[in-house]
Amino acid sequence: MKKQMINRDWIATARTLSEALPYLQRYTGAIVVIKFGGHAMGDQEQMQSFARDIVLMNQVGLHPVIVHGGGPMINELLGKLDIKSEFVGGKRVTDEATMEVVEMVLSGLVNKRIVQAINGQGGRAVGISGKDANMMVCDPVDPALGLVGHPVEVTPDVIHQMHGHGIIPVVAPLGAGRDGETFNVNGDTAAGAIAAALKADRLLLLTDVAGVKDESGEVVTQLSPEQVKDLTEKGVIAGGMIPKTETALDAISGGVRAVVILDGRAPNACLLELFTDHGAGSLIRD
Ligand code: X2W
Repeated sequence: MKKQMINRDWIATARTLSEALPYLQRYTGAIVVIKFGGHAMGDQEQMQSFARDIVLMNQVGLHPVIVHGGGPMINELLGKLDIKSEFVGGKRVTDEATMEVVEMVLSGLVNKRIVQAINGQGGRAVGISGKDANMMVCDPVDPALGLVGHPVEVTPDVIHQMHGHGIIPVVAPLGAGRDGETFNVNGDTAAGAIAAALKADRLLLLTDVAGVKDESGEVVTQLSPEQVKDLTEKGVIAGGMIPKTETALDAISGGVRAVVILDGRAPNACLLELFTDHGAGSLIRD
């Protein structure tokens, strides 16, 4: 006769699953946009773990949309090609030669890596950019930045159609110009604009810091847009966090229900945020 000892870990696993029920119920059919930044991608193992979380979300009835970055990977290829690159106000000055590299890396390399990782975990991902189906139409931000675009019109019906067929959309942050140009769009900006157009339930900004910190250096688990503005005026929110919190505020005023800034390198960060009592990172909502 085979005897089974009940292991404490199994009990904890079962409890976690049980704890997830109200969250699973709450999020059925919810649209969750996930910004997967180049700095959050890490190694192959982290990519696989991220992909697994996305497939799980899709499996339990959420509609995930991945909008990715890839800044460090663009830097690497520009370096190999000996093309100099500089950032002004967090945006890459983009001439035509740089734009070609940006498109190659984002649409060709990074997008397909994520698609393959999701498909490798049993999902069905399809990679597009904001140019496909003319989804994200942009105007230039500033002549000094060259081909950097700001989304002015986002038509996300292609995303709804993909979701309707059980497909997980993976979007590279490139935009179409009105005169046939290709625009380089900051990944956070693109994710915020797409989330707003979809009136998403959640926008998760995965990055390489734990969240928004207060005066004492502690991560704040929940804050309102007013508190974000206050911490920014006091200089507590500064540097690389500013584009993230600005994206969050724009997304909320554009109709996204809540935005979470969290460390994408932490194991199962998305699941922890969506399906447990603990949450992860900093949640910003009205
Ligand atoms: C970004 C697009 C990629 C991106 C760039 O060229 O690096 C602009 O700066 P991360 O990994 O999210 O930083 N575009 C205009 O945003 O990547």
